[in-house]
Amino acid sequence: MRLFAGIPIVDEARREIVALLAHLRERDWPVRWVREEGLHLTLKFFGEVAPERLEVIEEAVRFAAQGTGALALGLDQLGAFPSAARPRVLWLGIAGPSALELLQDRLERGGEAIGFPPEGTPFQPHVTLGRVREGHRLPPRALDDFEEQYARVPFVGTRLVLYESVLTTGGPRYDSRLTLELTA
Ligand code: 2AM
Repeated sequence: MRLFAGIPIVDEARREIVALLAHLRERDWPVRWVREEGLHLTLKFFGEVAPERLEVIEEAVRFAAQGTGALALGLDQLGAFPSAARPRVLWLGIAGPSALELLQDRLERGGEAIGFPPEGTPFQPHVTLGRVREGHRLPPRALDDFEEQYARVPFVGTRLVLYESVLTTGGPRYDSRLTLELTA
């Protein structure tokens, strides 16, 4: 099973992203856009794991989340991996307090302790919007036109979810395997 931990994006922030996705789709770019149901901010990607490991991963996620309260987050700027000049993964940045980085770091270290290597790249909190199809490209800075097309909605991250990514013909579907309330 393929697992990752993240914060679901709900309510008004989610609606804003759904509206932005509708604008982006109008461009007919060669992009696979994400499903609207599963919008989330990934904090730790565990990858493909044997189902027997689920329990120890749940334990590590619970431990990492201990002491974390609700997080004041906000929609931020658009961006792309590997860079805005060479967009392949299109995303919307998420602004957050240092407690968000702390939680991400605790998940990385908790994961490392049970055999999952850390990412090795700096944490760039984001919600993936779409991925450019193999063999295609977008013009450099393609997202610049869209910076004015959405509001920087503030929102509260109240849950940390361990998701299972289930591959379907319509793209991955994210099922929650564990939901923790951030209530410290
Ligand atoms: P992304 O948001 O940057 O695309 C499920 O695939 C989630 O895990 C996605 O949100 C994805 O990040 C994240 N993820 C992180 N590292 C990944 C990797 N190496 N392969 C696939 N997904 C990864």
